[in-house]
Amino acid sequence: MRQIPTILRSDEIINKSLRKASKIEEPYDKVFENRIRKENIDRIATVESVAAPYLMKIVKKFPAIEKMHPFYEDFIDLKFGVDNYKIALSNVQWAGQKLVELATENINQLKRSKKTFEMVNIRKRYYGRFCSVIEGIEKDLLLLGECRDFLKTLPEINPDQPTFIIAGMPNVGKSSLLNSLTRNDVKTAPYPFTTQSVYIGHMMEEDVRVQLVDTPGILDRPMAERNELERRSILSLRDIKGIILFLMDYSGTSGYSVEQQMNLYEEIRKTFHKKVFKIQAKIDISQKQEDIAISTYTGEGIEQLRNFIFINAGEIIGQQ
Ligand SMILES: Nc1nc2c(ncn2[C@@H]2O[C@H](COP(=O)(O)OP(=O)(O)OP(=O)(O)O)[C@@H](O)[C@H]2O)c(=O)[nH]1
Ligand SMILES: [Mg+2]
Repeated sequence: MRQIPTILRSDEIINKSLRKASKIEEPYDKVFENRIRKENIDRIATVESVAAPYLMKIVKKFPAIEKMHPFYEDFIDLKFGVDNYKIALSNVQWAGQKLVELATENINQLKRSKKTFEMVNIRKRYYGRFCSVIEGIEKDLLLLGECRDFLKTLPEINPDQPTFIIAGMPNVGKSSLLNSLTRNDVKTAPYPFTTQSVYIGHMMEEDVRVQLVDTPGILDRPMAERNELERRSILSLRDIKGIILFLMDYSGTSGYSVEQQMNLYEEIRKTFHKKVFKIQAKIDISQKQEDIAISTYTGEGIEQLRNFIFINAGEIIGQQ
């Protein structure tokens, strides 16, 4: 997704192609007509060979919706509408094919043509049609350009890698846990359509690699407090294969009651159709309530949680 080329505007494609073609001159042939014919054929071929492969490259490099992971498809849909995206790609593809067709047609005419003024006219007519084909996809190119920039901003979550999403109310110790599991090797990325960022870290054991995602401000309050766009954007997390680790803080230091935390836990369980495991945080300052209880201060329970994560990662991979 990150290899998508920059998308030129219509006028840029036209200028680039015509500029290259205008440099062509054929000084070799003794027969004047042949020289003119060859020059015009070469100009048409050059215009085509600059523009058509470029359009085809765009089509090839943009992921087809059918092949796109639902996690990313959701975002494309929210931002542009899946149909608009599909239409833009198919218009660009059509234009690429049309340019090849037109070039072949006009080159054949040139080969048959005997008069030099006619040859020049054929070439000019091709230029005209070339420009209108490219101008015709102006808004498709603009949309794809925006799409490219947008795709680059999406968080680099690999949706096919076993993923553990750390959820829980503010201040319960999510970031501390992520840092301690990943030894502080954490990247941050903005989360689309929200004002929040996600933090992404990895853990590796033998050849199993898992992703851990800390979602401050995203899975930390009821969905009812969200606007529609935020809600749908957050629901995209459903598409990711994985498990939610829900941090519960019984110490009272987070400022949220057990009841508030349980309500959120229930909501997440109902909304995400995923396994949600409760993990007790800050065990150094609270009574043990959950099977897995950790402290990032003393290190207690971290190894147990690590094992738990890899056992479940193995199961997720096994199901694929
Ligand atoms: N006693 C104790 N305090 C902890 C532990 N883990 C984190 N804390 C403290 O709890 C507070 C919140 O920790 P964070 O890791 O920032 O919590 P968070 O869930 O990421 O918070 P938000 O990003 O605001 O949602 C900090 O003051 C931490 O130092 C722990 O295991 N024991
Ligand atoms: Mg945090």
